[in-house]
Amino acid sequence: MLNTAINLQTGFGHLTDLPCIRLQFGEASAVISLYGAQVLSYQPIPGKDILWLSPLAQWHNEIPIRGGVPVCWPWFGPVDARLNPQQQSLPNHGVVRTRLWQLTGQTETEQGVSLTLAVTVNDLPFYKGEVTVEFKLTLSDTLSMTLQCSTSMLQQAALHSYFAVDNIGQTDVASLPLAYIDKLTGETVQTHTDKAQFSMEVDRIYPLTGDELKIGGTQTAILVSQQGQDATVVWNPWQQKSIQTKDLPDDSYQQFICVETAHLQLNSAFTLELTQKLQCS
Ligand code: TA6
Repeated sequence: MLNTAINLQTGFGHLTDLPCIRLQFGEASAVISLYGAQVLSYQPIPGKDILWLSPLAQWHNEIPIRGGVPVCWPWFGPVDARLNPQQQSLPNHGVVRTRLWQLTGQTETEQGVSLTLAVTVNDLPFYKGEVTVEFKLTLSDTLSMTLQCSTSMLQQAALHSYFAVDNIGQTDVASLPLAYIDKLTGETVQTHTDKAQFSMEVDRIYPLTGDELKIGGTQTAILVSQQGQDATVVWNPWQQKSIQTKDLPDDSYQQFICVETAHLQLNSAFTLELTQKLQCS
């Protein structure tokens, strides 16, 4: 009989008062914060976390937690003008990273343990009325995360995962398209390789990414499967931005790479279903 469990717990690591849920499936475990519906930890085997959480992460005073898998919705990065008709001052990456989500469903079977969290918002600057977004999480021999919004509307979304790496200089991400938008310069860049490697700050949008990516150069390769995306974002702040960012230790850029499953188009309204599934090879 497999050991499965879903338990509420208060606190994770140094975030000692954070309301969380811990999932267990055999040897695998995951911890998700109700603040932001943010996965903070995924250990396919005990003691080996494939996600990175900043030791300086905070969660009070509407600060988003730095690390794990932040949920960005309904915009990505600075808010687009189409979603902000009144030009209000609005937070980066949408509003749900700093909301408390509700647990609305849970199941435990021999195939996996699953949770559904939901949050309803009624204060979007571009949409009148209430909208509910759901985040479904299944832990089995993989960790599968799906963000859903069944209201047809203009929206952007990303699962902004921070992956723990042994050494950023030896890390690579494949198989990426041969063209990307460099967010640091605004230019579209053509490359000859489907692999990204890291020796400086990187902030790239890869439109039309395939469904399977691999993070290599780490002790165990991480397979990232994605669905519903129209882009993947790859980000590492490098040293200068780490120093400037309050909740990142100065040299922490060496320990993580963000590989983000995203839906960024804002041309037409649609219903969202965005999945990222993680597995160690
Ligand atoms: O996904 C990359 C990015 O949009 C970067 O431009 C960088 O700002 C990062 O996300 C972190 O954003 P945050 O709001 O969490 O500080």
